[in-house]
Amino acid sequence: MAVLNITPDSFSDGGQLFNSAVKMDAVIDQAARFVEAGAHILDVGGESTRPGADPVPEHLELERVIPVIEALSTRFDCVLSVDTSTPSVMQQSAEQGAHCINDVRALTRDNALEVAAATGLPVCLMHMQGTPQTMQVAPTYDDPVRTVLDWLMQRVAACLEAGIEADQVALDPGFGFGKTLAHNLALFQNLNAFVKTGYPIMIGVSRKRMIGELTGQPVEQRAVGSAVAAALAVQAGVHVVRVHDVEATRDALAVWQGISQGMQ
Ligand code: 7PM
Repeated sequence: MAVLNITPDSFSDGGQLFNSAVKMDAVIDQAARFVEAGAHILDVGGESTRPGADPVPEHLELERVIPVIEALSTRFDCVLSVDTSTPSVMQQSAEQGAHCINDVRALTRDNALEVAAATGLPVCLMHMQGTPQTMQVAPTYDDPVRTVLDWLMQRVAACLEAGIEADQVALDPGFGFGKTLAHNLALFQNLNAFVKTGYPIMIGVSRKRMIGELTGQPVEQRAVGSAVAAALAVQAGVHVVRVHDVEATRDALAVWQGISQGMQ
């Protein structure tokens, strides 16, 4: 899954996309490069969930995301994910051809469960402790693996109750969302506990602080560290890796796949 951030302040590609206004051609070119490089899913988001970031008003998120979903769905036949917590964005994205919903707030906003269920789309539920404004202040857990897993399973129960089918749910431990390096490493070392739930597991560690802390590299130099982490996650049974550096990840996964399968 390739990250397509439609935000002016994104640390990844978004910054280049927004020198003046929404540059649709640049968004489409970036999406084409991701697909060419081997991405299977494009994750379109219009809200920065960066630690400390201000909330994006609903009208701005709609303005950023909906035209992009519409443009991509007519041009590419790859899977289109919408990265949003906002019910109106879920609903209009579904109408414009989105195939799945990726919600870092796990459908906890008012009406999100109902609206997501009504779209009939698959949903990815992510764990976050706190809010983007406060989550990295002093995250604490007795047992991060247990806490995150239990919370996600409660959100699964809420989804089932709202009429979302069990086979339409994926789970994400939410690396970096209200977690210290120690918490992130404990979650990574125990990815099999998430895999054992039987739900598809998605993770996002690409370019995150965790990779910076392990490599000493600034955000623009984290592709190698991120690709190694993606390969290790897939080896642990993770189904979807959300990444910024598609080529580096593709190569890391090709090497993992070759070595793990051997000569056929
Ligand atoms: C600024 C800082 C912009 C951080 C974006 C981010 C995840 C996600 C994000 C994840 C799922 C990033 C984050 N992270 N969705 N959305 N899982 N499911 O690093 O880990 O891309 S936003």
